[in-house]
Amino acid sequence: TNQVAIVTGASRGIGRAIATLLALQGAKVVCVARSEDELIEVAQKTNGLAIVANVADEQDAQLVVAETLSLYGRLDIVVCNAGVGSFNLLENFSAEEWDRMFDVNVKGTFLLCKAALPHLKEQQRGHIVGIASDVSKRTFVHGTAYGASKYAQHAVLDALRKEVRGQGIKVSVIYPGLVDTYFNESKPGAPDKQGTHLQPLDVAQAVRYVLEAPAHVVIDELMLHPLTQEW
Ligand code: NJP
Repeated sequence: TNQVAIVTGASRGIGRAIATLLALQGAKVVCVARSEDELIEVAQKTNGLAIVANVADEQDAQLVVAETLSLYGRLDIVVCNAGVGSFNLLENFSAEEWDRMFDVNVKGTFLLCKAALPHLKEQQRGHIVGIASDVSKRTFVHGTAYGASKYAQHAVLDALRKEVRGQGIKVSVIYPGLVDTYFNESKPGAPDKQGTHLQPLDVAQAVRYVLEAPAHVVIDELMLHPLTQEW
């Protein structure tokens, strides 16, 4: 199709897989992240646009939407995927690390939705897809800060779905378990993650599935895990 999508965190991991799959489906993809070189590479491969931006910055979020509209003249899909995670006991978390997680995972989602909504409302159409986490709905040791940020991101999107009811706008949220990416300073393809983690493409296919729902259907939530994961 000729749909236009913004994908945050498109420089690597899940976001890169989503950008690649949407481009294969014929969408024009606006790739957003901070790492310029990786982002340009993804944008070239997907024949899309790279915008170097920090999702936690309101001006950057506004600029991403404005540039998308000025280049393509439309915006159909907004994927709030950019996220960071680090894990420790509560007493070992710094306040800075707490803020960093909330800035990217929660405020980043809020700011991009805020920037996109006036346009989506005007056209009475559009699909916001959030990449949250299975830990948006359960707690775990070493996960106070990350888990709290993912619960909060879930709450933002869940409430937003209610706010836009009746206005033609869909909000879908994906809740993955473990995924083999660069997350938390890991490296994809490490031997200890073989068979125990989802692949980024698995999450991208979940995104495609919610996007392909018929016009009268919104898939509110989709949770997926590796078969071996205990949670
Ligand atoms: O992680 P990674 P994932 N502004 O590290 C970008 C969730 N999740 O793909 O800015 C803009 O490979 C960063 O780009 P850069 C997770 O919470 C994961 O696994 O260049 N972009 C990179 O492209 C997150 O919401 C697992 O550094 C920013 C991307 O985000 C989403 O999946 C499990 C940014 C991160 O790529 C994608 O994470 C789960 C900023 N300020 C949920 N900060 C899992 N991997 O196990 C970061 O349940 N980015």
